[in-house]
Order: sequence, then C-alpha cells, then structure tokens
Amino acid sequence: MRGLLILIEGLDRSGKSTQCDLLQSHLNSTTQANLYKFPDRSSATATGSLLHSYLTNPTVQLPDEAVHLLFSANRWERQQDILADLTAGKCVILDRYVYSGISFTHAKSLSAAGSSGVIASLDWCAAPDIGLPQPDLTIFLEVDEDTAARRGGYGAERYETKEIQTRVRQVFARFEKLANTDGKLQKWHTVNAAGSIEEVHQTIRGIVEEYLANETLRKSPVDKF
Ligand code: ADP
Ligand code: 2DT
Ligand code: MG
Repeated sequence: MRGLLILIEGLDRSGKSTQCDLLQSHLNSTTQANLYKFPDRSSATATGSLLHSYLTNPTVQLPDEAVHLLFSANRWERQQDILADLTAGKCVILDRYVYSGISFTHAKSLSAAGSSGVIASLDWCAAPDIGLPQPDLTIFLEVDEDTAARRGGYGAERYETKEIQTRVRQVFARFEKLANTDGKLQKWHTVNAAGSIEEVHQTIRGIVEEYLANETLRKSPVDKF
C-alpha cells in the first residue's frame, strides 16, 4: 500500500509547524513519515534561496506574477521526491502547499494598493499547480486573529501583517467547499486550533487514523490537481 499525502494548512501561527512535527513523530512510531515544508528554502531546490530572499528582504523586487510561479516551481522541484516516498509506502506530511500559494497571491490582488489583473483570477493562480499530487486529506487549522496574535508578534517577513492575513483568511475560506465537491471521500477538514497543542494533536491523529485504515484509498493512485 502507498503512503498517505497529508497537508496541514492554516494562517500564520495557527500551529502548522508544531502539529506537523508532532504528527511526523507519531506516524514514525508505527510507519514511516517524511515532512516537506513549503516553500522549501533548502538547497534541495534551486528556487528556495530566491524565495527566502524575497520573503526576508524587503528590497528584493519581483513582480507578483513571477513570485507566484516561483512558489509553484518550488513545489514542482520536490514532486518526484514526494511521489517516490508515497510509492515506497511512506506517508508524506506537507507544511503549506498549493492552497497557501493561491491564497497569498490572490490576497495581494485584494489589497488597497491594487495589483496586476491576472492575480485577481483564482483560475490563473491555480493553473501552475495543475498536475501536482493532490493531498488525500487537508487539515486546515483555524484560529482567530486575536488568539494567533497572543502566540507572538508578527516577525519581519513579508506578508506578516494584519491586513494581508485578513485577506488570506478570506481566500482560504473558499477552499473547503471546492475541495469537498467531488462527493467521494472528504478531503478538507477544518480543525479548531485554539485548543492546547495536545488537544489539536489528538484531533488530527483521529482524522488521520481513518485515512490510514482505508485500504481502498491506499491501493489507488494519488490524485492530481
Ligand atoms: P505556524 O507554523 O502555523 O506559523 P507554529 O507551529 O510555528 O505556527 O506556532 C507558532 C507559535 O505558537 C509557536 O511559538 C508555538 O509554540 C505556539 N503554538 C502552536 N500551537 C499552539 C497552541 N495550540 N496553543 C498555544 N500555542 C501554540
Ligand atoms: P512560513 O515559512 O513561515 O510558513 O512562511 N507562501 C507560501 C506563499 O506566498 N506562496 C506559497 O506558495 C507558499 C507555500 C506564506 C512562508 C510564507 O510564504 C507564503 C508565508
Ligand atoms: Mg510554520
């Protein structure tokens, strides 16, 4: 049986990275699990260092369209590794993926400053990721802005402002319906991430267990976007 492709999405400081680490440790106790964090800023990708510069250095100027394509290219750079892991029976946990890509770029088009025409189109934003492996399940960690703010101030990276986070939240809200429309297995689970780290972890484990036990799913090929 192949591994499961599990995506953890959410706004900044919703607890994604914390929960990805806990889930990986838990899965590793019974099976094998690898974690991919996007953007992958490591030397495993050619685009990672450019994206890191863009996120951390405000003087780096790149058109919104070009940045969007780079984030997608960064996922494509790891596609073969992800598929190889799944085929080898390993579970793959993703810390952000396609939905962050669409949401952050599209959110810029909603900003008061305005932007080029094309990023206002969700179809345009989704197009570069067409063909990438589609997660078997997406867990969206939902946390209100006040709770997230109590977890520490915004850092210095691009996008870490209240205005952008609010707009990103609005775009994310559309995906639950879109991801669950095929009438088959539920692919999107919104989880209340305001509880303790352990409570959220237990909720995530409960959801993942069901998919792990689904032999039909694990004997069928991974879907593509
Ligand atoms: P993200 O990857 O979504 O930005 P992190 O996992 O890095 O979020 O968590 C952001 C901060 O909030 C960290 O300091 C982390 O320890 C803390 N944190 C994560 N989950 C919780 C939680 N459920 N309750 C309280 N604090 C949390
Ligand atoms: P973290 O490394 O703290 O998660 O922040 N982003 C991410 C995009 O704009 N497009 C994408 O495709 C992805 C994966 C979200 C990474 C920042 O990069 C943004 C926050
Ligand atoms: Mg994180």
